[in-house]
Amino acid sequence: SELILEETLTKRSQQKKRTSPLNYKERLFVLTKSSLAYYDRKAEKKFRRGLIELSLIRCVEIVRSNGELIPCHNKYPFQVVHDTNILYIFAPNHDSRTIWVQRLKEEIKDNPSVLAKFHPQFWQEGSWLCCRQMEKQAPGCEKYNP
Ligand code: 4IP
Repeated sequence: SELILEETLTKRSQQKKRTSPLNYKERLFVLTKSSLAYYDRKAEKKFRRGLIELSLIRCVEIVRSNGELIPCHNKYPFQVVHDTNILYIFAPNHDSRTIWVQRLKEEIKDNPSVLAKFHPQFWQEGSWLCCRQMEKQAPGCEKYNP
């Protein structure tokens, strides 16, 4: 599929299981016309760690800071909401984040499952920093502009 963007960014673990660790990994992100994939570059051969089909993405937006320190080298967070998971990605600078968010939004805007509302801040330690709801699947608290 046609390549749109490629850059080394940091991601937070999606914590798909309740026992999953919370950690941050540097990955090579590759956006094409059909998917967003991330690769481990430290492996001898570029090794794919994850792939999200663009058709399953429901929201892409920056994550608003609550003033707390971001615990990884890259400081400009954005979110990719897909299915029931949220992938937090951290860009090295403002411009990089703007480009990723714009290009992803452009690709997903006509998806049938696009959200009406989303969470503008992080899910952290069992609650939403934006609205204090304590369920990860709690409905969004701010209007999403596709
Ligand atoms: C892993 O932690 C990595 O952070 C994975 O990221 C992540 O998968 C796992 O989350 C998490 O348990 P360890 O390396 O310490 O095992 P990556 O795949 O980039 O290596 P995600 O889903 O974030 O890709 P869970 O939720 O899959 O357990």
